[in-house]
Amino acid sequence: MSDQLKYGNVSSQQAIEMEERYGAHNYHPLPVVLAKGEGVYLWDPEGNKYFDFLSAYSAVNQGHCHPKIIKALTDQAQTLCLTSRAFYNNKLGSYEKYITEYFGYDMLLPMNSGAEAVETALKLARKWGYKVKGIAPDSAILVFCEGNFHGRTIAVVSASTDPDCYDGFGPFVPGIAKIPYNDAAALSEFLEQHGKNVAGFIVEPIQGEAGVHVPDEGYLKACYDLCKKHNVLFIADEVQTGLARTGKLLACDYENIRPDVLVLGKALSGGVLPISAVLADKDIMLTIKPGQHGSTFGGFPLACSVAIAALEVLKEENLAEKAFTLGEYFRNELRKISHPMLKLVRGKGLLNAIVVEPKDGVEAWDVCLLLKEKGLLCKPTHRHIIRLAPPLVITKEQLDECVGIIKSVFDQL
Ligand code: IF1
Repeated sequence: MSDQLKYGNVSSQQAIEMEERYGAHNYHPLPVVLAKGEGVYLWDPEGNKYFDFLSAYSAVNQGHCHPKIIKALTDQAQTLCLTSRAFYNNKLGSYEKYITEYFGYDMLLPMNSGAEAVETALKLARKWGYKVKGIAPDSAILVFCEGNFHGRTIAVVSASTDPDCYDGFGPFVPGIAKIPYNDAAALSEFLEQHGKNVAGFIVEPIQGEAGVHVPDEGYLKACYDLCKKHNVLFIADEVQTGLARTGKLLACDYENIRPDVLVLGKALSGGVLPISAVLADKDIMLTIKPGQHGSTFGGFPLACSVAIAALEVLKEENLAEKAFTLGEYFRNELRKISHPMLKLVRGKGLLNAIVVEPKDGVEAWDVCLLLKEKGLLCKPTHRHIIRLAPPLVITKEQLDECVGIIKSVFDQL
């Protein structure tokens, strides 16, 4: 570990001290400071190099500072950044055409963060519920899954079952129901009883934050069919699972279902800007009239140019196919590591996690600290689960090197 500065003019120690003093303490980061990123690699100010195995929670599928995406950013940034939607601009229509044809939907409603896109999808479902389905005013129900994570806004945390997400943020938004995840019978039962008032069912195809919980084969299709039967919108939150991360363009593609409302975010910008999207067909999207929803930056020219480049990279570099193949290989290699603390390996594509059984006071956090020392960055979720999600541009050789690092840490424990 060197301590001479190589990147920037703030040392790791200084950066940590300033965040401690001047920043809200709404995170507990691993003790590492990042100053430069390129592809699968990150460097700290002192020049120490790391493999990124978090990918900013799947926002950097295309790798850090992808040259094509950065070029789109810098070219547009020197031309026109923001106009607001008070006027037209020459980029939004082209982006809307590109992304709706890319995913096969009639229309796009562009937003910024994932939470904003989820909120937009929920508002769209309620509006559709009243205007099209005919639900009585203010009686619409939105169904969520236990263990969900859809963002940090008040409506979304109203649906959370994680005390860290909702405790102290009440009173909560009404009209929200929670049913067990990976349990189509629970949805069927709820819709048999309350279906006429249900506007939408929102689900993550894989629950990322909960610890990469992959539901049973057929679960999503069963829920989709139940939503069709009860005239309920099937809303897929693919903010984390979408955009090639799980080995398909969308995780819903594994079950050949087409969500009524598709929510995207994170890697839609390749980790360069907050860009999110809600995709739906006309009968749903046009229930929101001019002036009834919006955002200052939603769909701004800079985002349009960056998002097109980010989506092009996914296809040009076959990142879904790579994630599928390398993901299978990665899980097989991890399962060869036999260690009493390494309990379980699960995931799809390059969205994976290991469950670490604490032993002699050593737990997942300590494993992450040891991995950091050996040049691999990842972080526990829900204390005992370590998410392992590198950028999808990782090569097999790099993956083998990382498996070696992970194995060496468990050998050392
Ligand atoms: C944090 C993890 C958490 C998401 C899904 C919507 C959003 C997210 C499926 C909201 C965001 C981020 C948020 C970040 C950590 C990370 C995360 F699941 F990815 F690990 F928290 F659970 N739907 N997930 O995963 O998107 O508003 O953040 O753009 O809040 O700590 P956002």
